[in-house]
Order: sequence, then C-alpha cells, then structure tokens
Amino acid sequence: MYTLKQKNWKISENEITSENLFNKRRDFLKLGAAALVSSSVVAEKLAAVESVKRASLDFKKTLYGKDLELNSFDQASTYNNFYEFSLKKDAPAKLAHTLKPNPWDIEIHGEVQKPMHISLDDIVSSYPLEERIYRFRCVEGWSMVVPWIGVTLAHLIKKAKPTSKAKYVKFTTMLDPEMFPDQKRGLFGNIPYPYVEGLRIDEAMNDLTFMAVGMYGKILPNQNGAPIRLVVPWKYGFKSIKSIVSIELVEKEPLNTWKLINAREYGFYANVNPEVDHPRWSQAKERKLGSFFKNKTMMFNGYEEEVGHMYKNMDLRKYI
Ligand SMILES: Nc1nc2c(c(=O)[nH]1)N[C@H]1C(S)=C(S)[C@@H](COP(=O)(O)O)O[C@H]1N2
Ligand SMILES: [Mo]
Repeated sequence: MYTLKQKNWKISENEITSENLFNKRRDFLKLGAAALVSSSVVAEKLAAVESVKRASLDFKKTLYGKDLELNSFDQASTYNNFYEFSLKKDAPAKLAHTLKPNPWDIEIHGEVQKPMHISLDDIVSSYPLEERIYRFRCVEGWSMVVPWIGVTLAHLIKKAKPTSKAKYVKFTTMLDPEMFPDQKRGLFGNIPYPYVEGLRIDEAMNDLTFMAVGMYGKILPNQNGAPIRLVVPWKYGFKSIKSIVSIELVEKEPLNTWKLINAREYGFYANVNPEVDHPRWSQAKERKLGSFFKNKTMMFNGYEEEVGHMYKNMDLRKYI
C-alpha cells in the first residue's frame, strides 16, 4: 500500500501568468524532436510549421458552448494541475517539454470484442475532429472555458465493441519517469502513479464526454495532457485525466487516484454540485481564471439537462 504524506491540497489563490516565454522554447524543442520522427501525420504537421507554433488541426466547429466567453490560451496553458510535473500551477508549462507526445499509442481493451491499439495519428487522420467549447471546473474552486478539439469517447469505445460485462471504463495515464519527473520519486512523489480514473459506462457513452487532442485550434500543449486527454465537463477537473495510454472496459467500479489518496474528500462520481461542499471548502462559488469576482457554481457545471437523468435515483450527498 501507498503511504502518503499529508499535503496541502488546498488551492493557493495564485494569479495567472499572462505571457509565457517558456511556451516558445518548449514548442521549439518539440519541433526539433518531431523532425526525428518519420512519416507520421502529426510529425509532418509539426515539421510543416515553420515558426515556433503548435501544429494546427483540421476540425469542424460546433454549437457546443458557442455563447460562452472563452478564457485565453495563455490562461488555460499556464495555470495547470499536472502532478507528474509539479504541484505548482505555473510549473507544468515550464517543465512539460520532457513529455514526448509523438509517437503515442492508446490501448482499448478489457471487456470488448475487438481489443485494439490506436495511435494518435489514427485519431487525427481517421476521425472527423470537432471543436467543443466547454466549461471546466476544478474541485479547488477555479474554473475556465476552453475550446477543445477532439472526438467523443463513445466514438472510440464503440469501435472496440464493448461486451455486456462492460459496466465501467478505467483510464490510465502514461507511466514513464523519463517523461514525467515526479514519477521518479517513488513513494516521495506527489501522488501514486500512474494516475488512474474511471467513469460508469453510461457516463462514458454520454455525448458530452470528450477525448481532446487539441485546444484553441491546435494540438494540445504538453501541460494540458498531450497528446490525448479526457474532458468530462460536468465533473470536477480531476476526472479529466491527461496523457492517456489505456482505456479499459471493466465490470466493477475502478479506483480513481484521488479517491485512493483520500476517499473521505474525493469520490468516484465527482459531479460538480454547489450543494455538496468539499470537507475543507465550500463549492457554492467558483472563480473563473482571470476574473476578479466569484460566480455561483452551477449544478453539474451547467450541464444538468444533458446529464441529470443519469443520477436520478442517486443520493448525491452519498455518491460524491
Ligand atoms: N495525469 C494527470 N491528469 C490530471 C491531473 C494530474 O495531475 N495528472 N490533474 C487533474 C486536475 S486536478 C485538473 S483540475 C485537470 C487540469 O487540467 P488543465 O491543466 O488542462 O487545466 O487535470 C486533471 N488531470
Ligand atoms: Mo483539479
């Protein structure tokens, strides 16, 4: 079993870094690395970009979130939770150049008729990518609005043909201490690795549940979970697991990292809910990155119409 040091998980009300020179350096490094990878769609796209910019993606715009006011790319890419790099919000943007998102392979397996491996290239080249603007709410009380680019998780899962025993989905982040410095620290690390998460199968198949490969028109910056991460907009941000290598269909409710660390404070469901406070802080309000005032937290983060039916007969005070 893991012995865990007591940490100060609570948010420090950090300000947002506006301009970030490290981004430019990181993109430059990434372009260098990409040139070494042969004949891959993503690598070609990267190589085709002359200036120090992230590769653009082809995608279609959708109506999701069209009336929401976006946060800036700088805000979303310099204020991150990615414990594989650091506990500090501004650190992943500076450290994440060690993540090598290409080539990348995701395994879809477990209770499926057609276990499969898909590469990031497969996703980028064989699926129509869409852009969806979603609200995103961290359990710590900050929120943002981000234009993600990707495919629905249902799209990927259906390909593998789940069996009738597939009741939950378990996700796993890459385990590679060369890419993620905190994974080198073993029991002294910030959290146990690899980071794992889970969804119930109906949640996983819900139309809102998204696998993002990009944001703001381009491939994901490493610090936001490159090359592919989950986005579950009605749940607290920790459910939206980054840099995924395994999607496993399972029969029993899988453990998730935060519940494993502290089951009293973090549950499996983690639905955004203004009425159910975190044991150490209220969830009634939130502060959008870059804004001075707090707003009221919305039930299911504003997605009640789309997802409320899945929790009709559940006591949401019990199933936190
Ligand atoms: N592998 C991994 N995934 C992760 C985390 C992490 O530390 N490691 N942090 C989670 C938390 S707490 C949040 S709020 C979001 C933050 O996503 P962002 O940095 O893109 O805003 O990622 C989630 N996914
Ligand atoms: Mo979070």
